[in-house]
Amino acid sequence: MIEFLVDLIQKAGSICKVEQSRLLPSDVNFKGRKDLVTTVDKKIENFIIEKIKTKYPGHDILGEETGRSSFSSDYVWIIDPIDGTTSFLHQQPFYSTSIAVQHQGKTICGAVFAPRLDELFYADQDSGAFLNGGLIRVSAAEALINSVMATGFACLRADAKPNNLSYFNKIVPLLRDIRRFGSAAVDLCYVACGKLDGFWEMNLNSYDVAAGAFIVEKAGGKVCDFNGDVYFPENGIISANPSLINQLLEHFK
Ligand code: 2AM
Ligand code: CA
Repeated sequence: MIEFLVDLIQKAGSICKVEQSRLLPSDVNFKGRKDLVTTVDKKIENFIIEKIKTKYPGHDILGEETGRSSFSSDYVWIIDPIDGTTSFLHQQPFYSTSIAVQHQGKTICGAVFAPRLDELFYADQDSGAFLNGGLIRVSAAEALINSVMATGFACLRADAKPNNLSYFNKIVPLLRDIRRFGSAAVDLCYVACGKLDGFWEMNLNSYDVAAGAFIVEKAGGKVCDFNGDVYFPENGIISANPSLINQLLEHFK
């Protein structure tokens, strides 16, 4: 299954890269005032769904653009065709395709591919996590002051209240620095490979984080909600290496 997934996500990413370079204003639609979708999001999701249906006809599918196909299988494929659509539209490189497979509610494999970065992350239940074929681990940073983290503002795009600004103001001065890449899936994978020491965000959906959260855990990292519990992303999501997770969590209580 992981071989099929890795091959599929690379094909999807290659199409994204070509389509980004020839994107037109007429390709953009608004789901909300700030919430964008392009014709490419839909094209990629349909491409992925068709391939899955051919290979695994009985499996359920949950896609950001098309919703849940059915509730008839123990297996569900969770797809975000373009995570970071704003970056994609603005010709920036920080977007990805994210696909996870769950069996009876538990993730068994996941992949995130950022084609402009040429970074392919994946993991399955029997092995560790990989970036472009090499084994990855979370960072060894032990103090917030030595760490670089990422966050995002999906909450502001959705006009949600409360939003992330109070956490942002509190946490940023405690860190070496902060990044805002715009793809939660990439952020989580960057925690997995140690390029980031931590990440938090609120208002995300399962398709934004399913693959990335699994990849972080397989790389030795921790993922929890804002209460230190397992109800992410509904109750917010926090991820970091095992030394930093409690230090970060402290600021959400
Ligand atoms: P998307 O590009 O697939 O929409 C960046 O902060 C993260 O937030 C991305 O994973 C992005 O996913 C997600 N996001 C952006 N706007 C959002 C909104 N209005 N509601 C929920 N999630 C959003
Ligand atoms: Ca997304």
